[in-house]
Amino acid sequence: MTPDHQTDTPTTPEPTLDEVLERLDESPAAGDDLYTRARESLETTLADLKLTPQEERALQGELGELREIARKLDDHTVEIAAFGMVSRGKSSVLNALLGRDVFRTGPIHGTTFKKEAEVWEGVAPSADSYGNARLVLIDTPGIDEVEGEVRERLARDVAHRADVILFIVSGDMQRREFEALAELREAQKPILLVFNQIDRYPDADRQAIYDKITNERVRDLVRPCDVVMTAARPDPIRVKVRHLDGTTTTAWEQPEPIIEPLKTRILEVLELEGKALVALNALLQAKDIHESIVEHKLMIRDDDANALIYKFSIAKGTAVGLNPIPFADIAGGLAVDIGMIVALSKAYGVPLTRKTATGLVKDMLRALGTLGVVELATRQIAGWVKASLAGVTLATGWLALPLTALGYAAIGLTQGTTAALTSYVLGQAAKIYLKQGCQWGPKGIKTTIQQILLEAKADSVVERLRDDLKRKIDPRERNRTP
Ligand SMILES: Nc1nc2c(ncn2[C@@H]2O[C@H](COP(=O)(O)OP(=O)(O)O)[C@@H](O)[C@H]2O)c(=O)[nH]1
Ligand SMILES: [Mg+2]
Repeated sequence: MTPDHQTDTPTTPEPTLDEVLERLDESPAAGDDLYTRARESLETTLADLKLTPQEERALQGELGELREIARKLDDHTVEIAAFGMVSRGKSSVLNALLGRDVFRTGPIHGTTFKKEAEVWEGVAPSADSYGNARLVLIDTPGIDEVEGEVRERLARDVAHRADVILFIVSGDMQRREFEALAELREAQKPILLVFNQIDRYPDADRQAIYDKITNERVRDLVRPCDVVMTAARPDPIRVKVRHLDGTTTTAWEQPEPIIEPLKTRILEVLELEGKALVALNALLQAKDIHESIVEHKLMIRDDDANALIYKFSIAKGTAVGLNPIPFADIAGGLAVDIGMIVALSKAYGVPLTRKTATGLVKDMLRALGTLGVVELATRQIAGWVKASLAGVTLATGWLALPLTALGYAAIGLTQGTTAALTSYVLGQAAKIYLKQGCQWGPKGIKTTIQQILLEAKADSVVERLRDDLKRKIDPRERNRTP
């Protein structure tokens, strides 16, 4: 193939993440640029949420996380988290890196109960790209140390937040460790597999385990250059002490930890991927949190919307049920529905004009088809009955009034319930339409409405509406004193 052909290629393939990162690292400015963009993007994300004070209160947790990421970007924090099963030496490895005992360690199960963090001072990657980084070491409970659900949340949280993960093992890996490692890998972060406690193995065994670790299934998950051997807190060894008088005694000596290889590899990773990595990481995290905020926000709005729909449904049902004049209730009922849709559209932040809302109500009523017809028909018939009952009242004078009131109530309740149900269905359908950005989506208007009707039946919405209406319409219920 000639170079000409190559330049003629119509499409260039999407660059891989590695390629993007490589390009970013070509000049320090590129990393800075991504950094700035990440920071700006976070700023816009926060500003664009346009939350009501009530939503702000409900979303405090997620908003806090977003602000935390922004802060993390501002002070160039890189989080390095230790992860693994209990007693592999997670806390000890972090202490050895720090050069002092900060995290609690111990032979008994469960010395680390929650996530703990400590700034790793006095170390900085030599490259300009990450010279001013603030490194933070994070300790976690063992993945087998806390209960299932908590553990999963913790693992997700750590995998989510950390910029570099240190997965600590201390010999042959168990199935659970493979699984956890594979899960963490999904997060696409640099993972260093730390084979700790090597002082416990004779050289030959140590090498055999190392070979096994770098050869087996782990190969797909961690590159051999990211497997590091350490002895964070070697067992004390017996040493012979020769005294001046020529006698010898034995004593226990605490050997120096072997931690340099890990320290070197961490700094290499940071120099290599540095700023771009942290910025991308921040963006990915922010994206996830943003998605969960939007979802949560919709849920809050959903509750508000449901309350609104119910209120309008009952209002319309009551108006229709109590209305003694035939036919007038149809137009009146429609006005209530249109008002409801306008109110809903405001709640979802996509305000519709009255005209658009009217069109929407018409479309939905048409799609409602049979049920719409049913409502209109029963209302017409019932309206007739009401009119004739009113006639009876006029003809027989006030003595007939109790009977008439009873008749009104019974018929009014059926009518009112049907009208309320129609409003309910219209409201729920409009909610879906508004949530989907003012479109009916692949399901279409008919299927959407059918589904709502089915769900309304399953949730016994009709019974609920009727019970609530009864209290408002039926004079016996209204006058009943508790
Ligand atoms: N021999 C030896 N023991 C270690 C080493 N690292 C940790 N330990 C011991 O293993 C036990 C558990 O360590 P810890 O750091 O609390 O493990 P964690 O539960 O993973 O945080 C402690 O008694 C440590 O002293 C090591 O490199 N060599
Ligand atoms: Mg620990």
